[in-house]
Parts: sequence; structure tokens; C-alpha cells
Amino acid sequence: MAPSITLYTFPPSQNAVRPELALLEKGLPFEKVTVDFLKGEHRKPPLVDLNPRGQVPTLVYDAGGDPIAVCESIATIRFLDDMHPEPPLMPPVGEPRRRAQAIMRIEQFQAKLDPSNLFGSVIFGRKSREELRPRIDALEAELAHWESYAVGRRYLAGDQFTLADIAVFPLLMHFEALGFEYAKRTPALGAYVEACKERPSVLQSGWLDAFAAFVRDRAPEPVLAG
Ligand SMILES: N[C@@H](CCC(=O)N[C@@H](CS)C(=O)NCC(=O)O)C(=O)O
Repeated sequence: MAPSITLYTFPPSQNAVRPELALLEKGLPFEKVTVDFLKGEHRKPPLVDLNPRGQVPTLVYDAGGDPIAVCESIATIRFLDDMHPEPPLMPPVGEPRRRAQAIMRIEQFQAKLDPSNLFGSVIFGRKSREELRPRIDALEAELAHWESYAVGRRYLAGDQFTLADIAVFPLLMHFEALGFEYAKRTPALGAYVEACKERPSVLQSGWLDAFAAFVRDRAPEPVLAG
């Protein structure tokens, strides 16, 4: 029996788009439930009953019996790839170099790239470039590593679109929204970002438009420009 899958999401969220991309890549039907943060819906049922942290994405996977609530965006995409191996979103174990690359990029994303949270500090915290200077410098140094990872590859682990891309690409859009000019400063990473924007699952999700509208309404200071 096909599972019933419900995705609790907030349309502009770079975290919440990850399971959506994995679901679209795999052609799995799912229902989307929008949780409007701006109205405080994340602090109320049904979300807090499923995920006491009140965060999206939260994925409810019901294969009959007791539905499973999966939260943490990276956990959701790994879970979906484990439960629905076709088409695969990781390089096969028979290709250890590419598999190692995909695993490393996911870990490096979680350890080095995601915690910077510059976007939240600018959009919600209204912090200035001066206040954020040490974090901006650290992020720019980190992005130099990602430029080297992108050189000579369409995606982060070669020609195959993988969980590593689903992890990393949405966050890279945050930096673009803060004025980072990939084409000028990290051209290989820039080509990678453009390739991801054209990915059918990304286009089908509508996330780029939802994210662009969210950014447009808030007009963040372009702290990464220059
Ligand atoms: N590490 C989590 C972060 C999830 C997260 O911070 N989601 C945001 C939306 S982008 C959220 O739900 N924020 C509400 C809150 O933390 O109260 C993940 O990767 O899923």
C-alpha cells in the first residue's frame, strides 16, 4: 500500500523545501499543510502535537498503523531516500568517491554552512553589516571551500542530483538574497546555483517564487554585497 504523506511547511522556508524536493524527485504523492509563522500557527496544534519544537518541516508518514512524524529537514530527506530508494538520491556504494562527496557535503553543510544563520539575523533581527562583520567574514571564507567543491561538477557529487544538493542549494539562495554575487565571486558555485534553479523539482515546488516574494516584502540589507 502506498503511504499517505503529509508535509507541514511554510512556503518560503529553506528548511521546509528540502523534503518537498525529495518527494518531487521521487514522484511520491503528498499533501501540503501550510503553517503560517507570521500568525503563530507553529506554536499550536496540530504542529506542536507532532513536533513539540513547533518547527517545519515536519513530515507525517503513514504506511498503515501508527503514523511516524519526522522532523529536521536532513532527517526527512534521508528517511524518504531510505524508504523509497528509487530513483536514488545518493550515489551508490559502488561509486565510493561520489558517495563520500555527497556524505561529506551534507555533514559540512550541517557543521559549517547552516549555523551561520545570517539570513535570520538580517531579516528578523535587523542586524547591520557592521554588527555581523565577523560572521560575514567567516561565511565568505567558508564559501571559498564550496567554490572548490563546485569546480568541474554539475552538482555537488557529480552529474547526479543528490541529497547533498537538496541540503545545500536552498541555503545558498539565502546568501544570494543578502546580495552575494556568485557569478562574480564564486563562479563555479554560481553555475551550480543556476543549474539547481532549473531543476524540474525546484521549478515544480514553486519555492523560488515563494522565497523571492518573502524577501521582496522585507527588503533585507544586502550585507553580503561587494
Ligand atoms: N534544523 C531544523 C531547523 C528547522 C527550522 O528552524 N524551521 C523554521 C522555519 S525555516 C521554524 O520552524 N522556525 C520556527 C521556530 O523555530 O520556532 C531543520 O533543518 O529542519
